[in-house]
Amino acid sequence: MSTFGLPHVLSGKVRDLYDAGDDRLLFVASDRISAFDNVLASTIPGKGKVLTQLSLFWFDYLRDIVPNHLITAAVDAYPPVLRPFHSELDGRSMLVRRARMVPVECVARGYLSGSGWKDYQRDGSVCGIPLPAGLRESDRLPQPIFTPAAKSHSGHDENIDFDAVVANVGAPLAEQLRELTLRIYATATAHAESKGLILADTKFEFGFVSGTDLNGSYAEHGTGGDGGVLVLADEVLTPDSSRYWLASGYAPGGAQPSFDKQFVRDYLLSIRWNQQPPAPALPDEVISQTRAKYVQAFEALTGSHLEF
Ligand code: Q0Z
Repeated sequence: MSTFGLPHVLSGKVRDLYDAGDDRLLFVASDRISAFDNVLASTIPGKGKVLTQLSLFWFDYLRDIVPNHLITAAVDAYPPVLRPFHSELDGRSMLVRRARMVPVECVARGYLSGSGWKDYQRDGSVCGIPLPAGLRESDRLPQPIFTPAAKSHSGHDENIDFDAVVANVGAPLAEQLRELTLRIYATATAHAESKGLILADTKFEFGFVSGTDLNGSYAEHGTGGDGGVLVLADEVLTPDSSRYWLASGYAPGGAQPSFDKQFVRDYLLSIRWNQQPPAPALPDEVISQTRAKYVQAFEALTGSHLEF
């Protein structure tokens, strides 16, 4: 795997992070796809570009609500040592500010799905928030809730209650994270709904960056203080970090089809893969159907065409 001549910082299942110097990171979204917790043997051509362009759309859409870690996604403005990798980086990468990451996964949920549904069935609550009795899987919640999680070594984040966030980061920051997460979710969900998509839930990561940029635009948003300015980091509101459903097919009372990965899941179930490595490759038809779903999500949300 190319590291673009930079020190590797870390890799997730489908994206990679490199040290670009001067407190900057190069964030690269690959075409890898995961399902049932495994990275599959096939890639989805263009997936990394779609996700990156969606993140960029949302960073801009949310710019008046929260500052973010983006420096630029224009490869021509990257450090000169990266110019030889223009074609590999173009469209699928972001140069971002290195942040001191807040050790809390900030999840907002407007619907009862995934681990939220699991916890509700067991406890009648999610992350310590009591919910009305009688809710069904995928039901809309009376109001969106902040359901933080802690990164766990097992790879699966563990839902925690608000008091645990307070214990980890202090009450003022915990309250700021909850407020910001719910405000961003409300803004994004209204936009998605206007485009025929339900944003069932989403996960944000925040971090602190030092100082302000040259035009000082971060100063007015942040907490001030020595800790720096709180920014939205990572990728945002992509199908990999969020659960999008087609509003037209919404039918609570069971699991909803995944907007992006349903063809993949259906295929993997059809071949009775045991969900243990090695993960299988996908047929060309499943790859092209899935690619089309990512493009559809991008075009629906942004109203613009995607050039590959
Ligand atoms: C992002 C992640 C990835 C694996 C840390 N601006 C930032 N400053 C410091 N750290 C991060 C960021 Cl975005 C950071 N992650 C998530 C990204 C591969 C994991 F590309 N972890």
